[in-house]
Amino acid sequence: TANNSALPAYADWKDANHLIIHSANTMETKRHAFGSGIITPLERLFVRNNIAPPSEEIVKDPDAWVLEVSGVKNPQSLTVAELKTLGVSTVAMVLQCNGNGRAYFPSKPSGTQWTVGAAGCVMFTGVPVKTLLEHVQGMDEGAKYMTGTGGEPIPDGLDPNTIQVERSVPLEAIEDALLAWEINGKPIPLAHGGPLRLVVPGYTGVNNVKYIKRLAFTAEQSAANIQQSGYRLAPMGEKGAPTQESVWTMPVKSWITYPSDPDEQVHAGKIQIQGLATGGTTDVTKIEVSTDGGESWHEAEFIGPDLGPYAWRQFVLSVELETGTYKLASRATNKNGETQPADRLENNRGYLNNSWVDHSLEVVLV
Ligand code: MSS
Repeated sequence: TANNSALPAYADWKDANHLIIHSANTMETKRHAFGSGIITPLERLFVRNNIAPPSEEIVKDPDAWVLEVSGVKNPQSLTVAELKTLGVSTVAMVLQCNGNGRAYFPSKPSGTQWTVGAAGCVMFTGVPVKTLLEHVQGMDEGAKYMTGTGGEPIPDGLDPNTIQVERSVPLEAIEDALLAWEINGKPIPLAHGGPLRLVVPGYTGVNNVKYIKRLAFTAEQSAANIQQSGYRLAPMGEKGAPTQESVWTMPVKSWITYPSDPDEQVHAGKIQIQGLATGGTTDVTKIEVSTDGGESWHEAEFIGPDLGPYAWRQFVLSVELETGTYKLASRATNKNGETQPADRLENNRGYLNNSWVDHSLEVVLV
């Protein structure tokens, strides 16, 4: 039976059996719970909040939510109802936390010890940021970043920069970005950023600002800590600083999802090894699977629909294996010719782990 009492109230509709609940603000999909589908069901989709989410009240009348648009020729505030009249588009995309795979860093960086499940492939529907920009007659001269501000209330007397979730992304990110009100065909629930969320396909989780209340086109990056020192590729042992690279785009990555359930006995013989692969910012074009920890590789087959460059693809390798212990690994290559590396990129906070070695797993066939 489901142990939903372990879930916080704002996410109590989630399927606790298929999640690893790290805390009230962090829960991830179990490796085997991705199943064989391409779209991650909302009940199993990971949740990550840097601070407590706003009140559930804000999703009761989503159309009334107000977005302030600034740093444009014609600054204005628009309700979600008004945004819906401007345009609509849908994108299938991987939503993945920067820290996904952190648990595999031997240095044990601080932060949630995510394994593979701080990721999902979802469909967002909303108005393209480009369309909104036309409506407001373009951005200001000299703008270099798109900055989104989260709608969490900031306690009185606190300097907003200390906790405000406000992220800036480079202007090229505008191309496919949406202001979304729907996820997987439903109004976005509070846990995933409803009533309105900025989604930036190809960019890591934190750049997809939930309950967005302000979208600004700015000459500088946000002054919030989460932008200035948080989410930076800091060298080992060093604190985050504005001089270091910000974590923006996602790298090529894959992992095996079947067999991976520790409670399932898998029998020797014919087996369909399955997994998920993403190209990061572009299509994933090749996937290889190894059953001997990377000694030898076999090209696996992509299955299911291709939902575009930002979605992941399901893959399968059909094999016949004898009883014994196997080390399963997968290695993806994207359209730019980038292949998932053996080694992780060492960094102090354990971001962007796409090492195929780290994501390999041992299975015993009986
Ligand atoms: N937004 C806001 N507003 N707040 C918060 O906290 N977080 C981040 C994003 N956004 C936040 C936001 C993060 S960090 C992440 S991952 C994401 O979100 C998640 O999502 P979901 O829906 O899954 O929960 Mo890491 O990079």
